[in-house]
Amino acid sequence: MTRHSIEDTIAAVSTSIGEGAIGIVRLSGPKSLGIADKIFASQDGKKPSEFETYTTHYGHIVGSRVKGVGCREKVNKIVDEVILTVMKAPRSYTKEDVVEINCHGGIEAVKEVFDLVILHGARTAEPGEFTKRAFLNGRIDLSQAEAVLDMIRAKTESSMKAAMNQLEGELSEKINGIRDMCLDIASQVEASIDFPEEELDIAWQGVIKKAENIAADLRSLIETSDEGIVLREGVLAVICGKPNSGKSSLMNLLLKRDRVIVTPIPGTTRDAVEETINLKGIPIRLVDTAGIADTKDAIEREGIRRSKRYLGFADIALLVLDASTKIDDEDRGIIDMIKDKNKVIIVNKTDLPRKIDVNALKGIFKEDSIVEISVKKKRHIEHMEEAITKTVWKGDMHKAESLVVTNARHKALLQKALRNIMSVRKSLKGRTSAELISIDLKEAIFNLGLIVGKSVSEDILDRIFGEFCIGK
Ligand SMILES: Nc1nc2c(ncn2[C@@H]2O[C@H](COP(=O)(O)OP(=O)(O)O)[C@@H](O)[C@H]2O)c(=O)[nH]1
Ligand SMILES: [Mg+2]
Repeated sequence: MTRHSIEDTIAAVSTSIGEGAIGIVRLSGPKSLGIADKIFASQDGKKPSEFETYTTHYGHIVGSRVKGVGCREKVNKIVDEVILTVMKAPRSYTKEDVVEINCHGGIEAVKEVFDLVILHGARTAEPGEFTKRAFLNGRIDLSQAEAVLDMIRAKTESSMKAAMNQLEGELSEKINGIRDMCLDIASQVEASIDFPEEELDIAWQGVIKKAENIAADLRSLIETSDEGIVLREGVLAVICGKPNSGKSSLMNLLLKRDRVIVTPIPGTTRDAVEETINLKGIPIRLVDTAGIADTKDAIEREGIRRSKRYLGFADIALLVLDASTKIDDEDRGIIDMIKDKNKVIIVNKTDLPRKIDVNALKGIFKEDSIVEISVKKKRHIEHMEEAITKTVWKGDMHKAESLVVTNARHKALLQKALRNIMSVRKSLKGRTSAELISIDLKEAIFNLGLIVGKSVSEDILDRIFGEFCIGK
């Protein structure tokens, strides 16, 4: 990636491109107001650089164009009728001068206004560059910047709540607190280098206690991450089973719309179909697959190959069995395929005369993972949903209000810091040299710092902000 200067003035279309009521062109940097002065004609003749910060103004964007072929004379042309907002440094999203131009939606008006600001000296913003500047200029730390992306992507209220807490700095505060405790014991260890033997004993007892407190704090944060990462990334739930057991019907029921084709003909679903649903606050990426069976049809066979591949990635498998038929070799083959997976066994079509032996299933699966439903009669659907959420959470869910670690990057760093602290504790107990203890402590401090963006490398920043959309 080419490295651009933070001194540049950047511009982007911040709304999604396409038909919409309004489109926003956003500018940030030292030339924002100057560029706005050149292209904005307000009704009262005042220039954007003269506007009070956080005020909104009606006017027109005016661009000049050459008048006719072979003619050098320029005429002013109204590009769009807009509302322009000025937010002056340092109280803005990026801590720089920011101008937002609300244009008429649709592709043309927005594109022309954008082209015009580029023509007057702004450059196209990289993905996430506005938020990156907010970080580089010290308005938010790195974990808060990451939360901005999580907010944009949040699929459920609980994911949103977790991202919001992080954006408001709850995680940062906790991490900085733990980091300060590490700094505190580091200075105690440094100071003790010159202590005589007998004083050292007493001093280090206190330090060991502190290291243990830090380790406990780190552990309880790490514990929240199983759930937190699910909130941020969602879980992949793959519906599997033999043809005609009701997989696509179940998918449609959970989606609350007729997304996939349902017919009595086995082999109707040829391809895997993925959609995200919100199941009691959990973002679930639900996949309907082609029924796994022995077939000679080439398209169906490809579908089955994809089903198996999806099953390989699945966080949980939703196995659909047909209550009106006996368990056969096809079922047994799929049961074997998912034996190491988290799973819910869904016995469907219980409205029909039963042939299936549920007691035999209880010999294979945990009883509370088996649910008996009828998609057709909407029977026991709530019970099935509960079984799915229980399998995801493996117990009760934390309150969404409390702090959860949602990001795998943060989790990995917390685990590293915990290992560093455990090594500090061990060295203190074994009375290893203070120099060695200091090295581990410094590493713990470094790893915790990376979460909030202290001494973080450009590569990591590029990776994090590269995931953002343009204009945020
Ligand atoms: N009686 C009954 N029929 C069902 C039920 N669920 C699905 N079906 C029917 O079973 C057939 C196959 O359903 P489909 O969802 O396409 O199965 P898939 O091949 O596993 O995707 C269709 O005719 C559905 O209407 C149910 O709970 N009871
Ligand atoms: Mg189907």
